[in-house]
Amino acid sequence: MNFIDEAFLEVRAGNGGAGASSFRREKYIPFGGPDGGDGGKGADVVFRVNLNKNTLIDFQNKRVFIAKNGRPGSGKNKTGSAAEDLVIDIPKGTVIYDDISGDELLDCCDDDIEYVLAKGGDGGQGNARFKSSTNQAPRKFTLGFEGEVRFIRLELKSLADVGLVGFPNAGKSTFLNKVSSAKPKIGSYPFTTLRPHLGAIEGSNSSFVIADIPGLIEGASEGAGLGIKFLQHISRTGLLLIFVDLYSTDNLDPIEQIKLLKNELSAYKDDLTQKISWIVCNKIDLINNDDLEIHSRHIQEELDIAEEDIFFISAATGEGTQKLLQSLEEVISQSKLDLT
Ligand SMILES: Nc1nc2c(ncn2[C@@H]2O[C@H](COP(=O)(O)OP(=O)(O)OP(=O)(O)O)[C@@H](O)[C@H]2O)c(=O)[nH]1
Ligand SMILES: [Mg+2]
Repeated sequence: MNFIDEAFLEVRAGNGGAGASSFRREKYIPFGGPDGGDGGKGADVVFRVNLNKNTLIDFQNKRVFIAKNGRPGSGKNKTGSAAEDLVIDIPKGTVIYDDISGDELLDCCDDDIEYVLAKGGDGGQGNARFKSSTNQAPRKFTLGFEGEVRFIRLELKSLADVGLVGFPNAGKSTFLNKVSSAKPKIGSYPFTTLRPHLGAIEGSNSSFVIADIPGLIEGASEGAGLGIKFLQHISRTGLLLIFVDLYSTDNLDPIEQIKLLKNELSAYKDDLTQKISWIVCNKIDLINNDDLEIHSRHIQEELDIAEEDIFFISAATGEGTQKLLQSLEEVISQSKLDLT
């Protein structure tokens, strides 16, 4: 299935129904008073998180959403009925922006909430409301109010605790396959992963979510490779794992890889280098042990990265992955505690 993480919509809430102008006409009541009821409220446009959805593909073909108008009022003081809200289902983590001002309007992360985006207009007043001591037979009534109209941009920003970044072929998807039930495709060619994949990890005391995204290359922020737009899916994570390929076919040493990756991360609009990041050196099964020491020392000395923030693993054999997952579980549960 295609993965779409941005959409542009026009949404129109319903107009309120008009108030009625009417007079009582009953046998034996020669001068019946005004009895025009109010109009009903127009429908709101409401967004709701649907946990079965994980892409914005529904909005590729349908871009305009028009909610129903309220019914007009009628005689005998009958209020017109309000229109039923128009509910639009979206995936969890969809952020809604005003496409004209660019302002963020709603961040839809909770599946228990109905997110009202455009309010329907109130109904107009019937002539019964205008009766006064000086005017016993008003004909006046008001029309309903117009519903809000909005031009919006939806952006899906996945919800994950940890994001994986690295050059293509570094082994990000192999790692997620190994440690979670998510099954992103693995390939010995670059750009195997074309869309984000989320994998849940069951730790010993708590669980957390890791997001695997496409590979980054030098110049991605200027559009090289798959660009950097997909970084939106790790923009909410608390921690990044920077994957280093110890067996890089491009002969890029770990220091160069980390520098280039951080460069691209800093070009993203929220400067992702502000996040906590750990270095994960992958493919240790292909390297002899003495070299690991040397790599570790270089990374510490040249990039000023603490030893405990550097991990050596083999995503293929699983070596080192348990220690990494345990450390992740610890910091994530700690930061969740700090937030409460
Ligand atoms: N020997 C060895 N090979 C690995 C290891 N991890 C990944 N590979 C291989 O490296 C290649 C790339 O792995 P992927 O997991 O697809 O890499 P990726 O980082 O997800 O790549 P993109 O999706 O293209 O960004 C595959 O052929 C894997 O089998 C490892 O720890 N050891
Ligand atoms: Mg991949």
